[in-house]
Amino acid sequence: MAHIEPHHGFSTRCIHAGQSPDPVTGAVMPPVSFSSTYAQSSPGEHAGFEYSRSHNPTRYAWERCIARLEGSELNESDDVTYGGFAFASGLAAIATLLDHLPANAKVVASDDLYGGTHRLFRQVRARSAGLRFEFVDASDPNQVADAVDAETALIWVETPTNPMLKVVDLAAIAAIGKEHGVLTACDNTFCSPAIQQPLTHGIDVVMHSSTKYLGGHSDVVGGVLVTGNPELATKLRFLQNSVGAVIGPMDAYLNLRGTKTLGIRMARHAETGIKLATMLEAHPKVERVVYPGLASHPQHAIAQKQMRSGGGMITATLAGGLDASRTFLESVNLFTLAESLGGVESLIEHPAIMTHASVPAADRAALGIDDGLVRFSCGIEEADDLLEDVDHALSKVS
Ligand code: P1T
Repeated sequence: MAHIEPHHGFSTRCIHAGQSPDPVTGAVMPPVSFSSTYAQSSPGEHAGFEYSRSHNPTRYAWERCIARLEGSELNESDDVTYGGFAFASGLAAIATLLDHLPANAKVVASDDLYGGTHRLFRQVRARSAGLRFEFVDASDPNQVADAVDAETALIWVETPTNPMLKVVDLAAIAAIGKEHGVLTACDNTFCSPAIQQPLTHGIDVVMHSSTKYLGGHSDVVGGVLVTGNPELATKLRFLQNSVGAVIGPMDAYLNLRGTKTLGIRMARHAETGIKLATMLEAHPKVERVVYPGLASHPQHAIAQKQMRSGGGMITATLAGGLDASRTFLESVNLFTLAESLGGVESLIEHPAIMTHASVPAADRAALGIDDGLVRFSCGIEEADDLLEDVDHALSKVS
């Protein structure tokens, strides 16, 4: 295994963490290990691999890599592959974490969340596990502290949130969790560890939809959990194996490969992000722009404290409601109108009709997810080409 030194920078870790040339052939990339089962020399005697749901070398390489990138300090001897756990999707990762909670527990969660997370919480686990969810504006830590009670087992935040890009003070949330003995978890999908490492702020578990920036090429669906806590890691390993929502070896490989370029991709996403957000903010057909890197962002100071850049996601409200947003979304050329985010190609979408349709209309209205709202995922094409594309599409809006 390449020896990662404490002074090694982020991109060095992206390329080497958790990986080493194959000991048999010297192959530089870990082989994709498709075998579902492993031969034993005598019952119970094997090389540490029994069955692929429980143990898979390609998945392990990916789990070690993402655990290191998120700053988990656990090592191999803890038998938990560095505190990283990879799942078949982001939602599978969240569902498995929810399986850690006792039935009927309370979860205090950000009010603005990916629509599918909302649906899993409210329409599935509230029924099947009796979990109770209280949604608060977690960008105000006092609201989180006030909602935590003796029944609370988890504080769940996204930051920046999807799609309103509210920024949550991670150190403040971690402190509330520690004060009350409540587990804290952060969905770090919108930042990736290139921009923000929640464990370093005291958060207990980091979650990703690795479908997004980690995979980075819109060609794989996956999810991860990472923790630096050895007891929790042991429980998550047990749950990952018991529930079985594991990532397949080919998808683990694609995540591992995509993540090699995470450092340089995120730098480019963010460079374009601030340019496009600045342009949109000055545009007469745009009512409001939300981007953590803009001084106008309500939590800009917290973003500067815990994020290395503003990232690649921008949310903007066009003047003129649905007619305006529809015309605009039909007129872009380089931006592809599609769900998802975080790929090398620029994507754009309409949260109210697309990614957040499963959030009740009243909640959407309260959060500002209205008909004029569009969400940009800046890719790594030339920034000038993207700005020209957006400017041209805005010129079509009457
Ligand atoms: O799609 P999946 O890999 O299961 O991940 C779910 C998920 C979890 N958390 C966040 C913050 C997400 O954005 C997502 C998926 N989001 C989209 C598909 C989207 O377009 O917003």
